[in-house]
Amino acid sequence: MASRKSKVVDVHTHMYPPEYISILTSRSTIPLVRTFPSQQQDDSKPQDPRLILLEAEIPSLQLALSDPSAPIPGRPLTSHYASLSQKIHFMDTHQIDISVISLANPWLDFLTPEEASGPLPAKINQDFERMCTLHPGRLFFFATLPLTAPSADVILKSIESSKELKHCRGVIMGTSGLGRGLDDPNLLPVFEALAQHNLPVFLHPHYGLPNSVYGPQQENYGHVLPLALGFPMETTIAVARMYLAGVFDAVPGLRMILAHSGGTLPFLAGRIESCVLHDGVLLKKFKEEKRRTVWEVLREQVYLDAVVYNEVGLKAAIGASGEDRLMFGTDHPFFPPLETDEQGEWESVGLNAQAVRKALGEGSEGAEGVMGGNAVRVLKLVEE
Ligand code: 5CU
Repeated sequence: MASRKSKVVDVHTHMYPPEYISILTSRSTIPLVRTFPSQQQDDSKPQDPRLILLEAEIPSLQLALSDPSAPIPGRPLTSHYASLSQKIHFMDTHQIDISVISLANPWLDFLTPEEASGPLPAKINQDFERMCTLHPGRLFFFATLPLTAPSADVILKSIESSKELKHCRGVIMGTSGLGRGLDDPNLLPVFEALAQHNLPVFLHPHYGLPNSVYGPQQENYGHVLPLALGFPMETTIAVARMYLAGVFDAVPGLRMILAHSGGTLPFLAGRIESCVLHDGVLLKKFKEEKRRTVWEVLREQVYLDAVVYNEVGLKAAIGASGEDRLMFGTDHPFFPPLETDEQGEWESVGLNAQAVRKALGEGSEGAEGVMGGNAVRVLKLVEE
């Protein structure tokens, strides 16, 4: 990466602490970690266990369990997922000054209500705080909420205790909310508490689209359809539902940072607007409520990460939210290089940095903002 006037910040970078990995290793349904007999065919160095996360990976998991000659499902669980020194090495390799780390999907969404009300969620957040403390000024984090807890009180308490953690700068959340999506009225007290504590929500997809939309030949298409298209559509639909339900108006202090440059929202916001204008019932309701347009909400309550890998998409994101609301990210440890050394530079990181340069101009004020200045300002990334 070229030399910079301001700090480079990665707002989209994940970890699974060792305790979380032990939980995944003990599971027999997704999300899970396991090894497959066909992985160890000779006496060479042991291969990493596989991390299987997505519903779209269930068919290949089932196949591998019934047929040892079938391809191994999921992705290798390399040391990049859980090792802090590996995270720092990755940051140093890519001249990233500060990372805002977060638990990767599916966070705590799979916990039973009892587990969610137990000690685990606080332990995970404290573990993130501990890691930040070991690298003052370089690490901050988004906390994780126990959203499957049986009562909102547990979630509200978790927000309060996260706020007390010195390096917490927001929360990471998926699109399921309390199980019924982010337009669920029962989620409003959670959004209100987050707004009150100035904790933005980093919204990240996990559930994608139903496997049926990927068609009978999906096995041949690897991870492309669920990750390149399912993930961004999930985010788009989740935020459109929040908009249509009036969540942004109900909680004007709520701030959302949308993963993958807002899915397809910057591209489709015009179409959402047009559909509202041409829906008699919605138009009447929104006229009475003095509706803000999707565009206004994008510029007032939404930030977008810059994890879109090309300047065409990035320009749409900048056009929708403004260059002062975009924040660079890497999605580490996902998308490692397949043909070069994982300890070296990652092509996925280079693509995101190149998109910023091509969209805004090398060394321009806008590019410096996206690469780090915006995140430092918005998330107050200064060690106290
Ligand atoms: O490769 C993947 O499945 C993923 C994922 O699950 N989460 C993420 O943030 N990026 C890629």
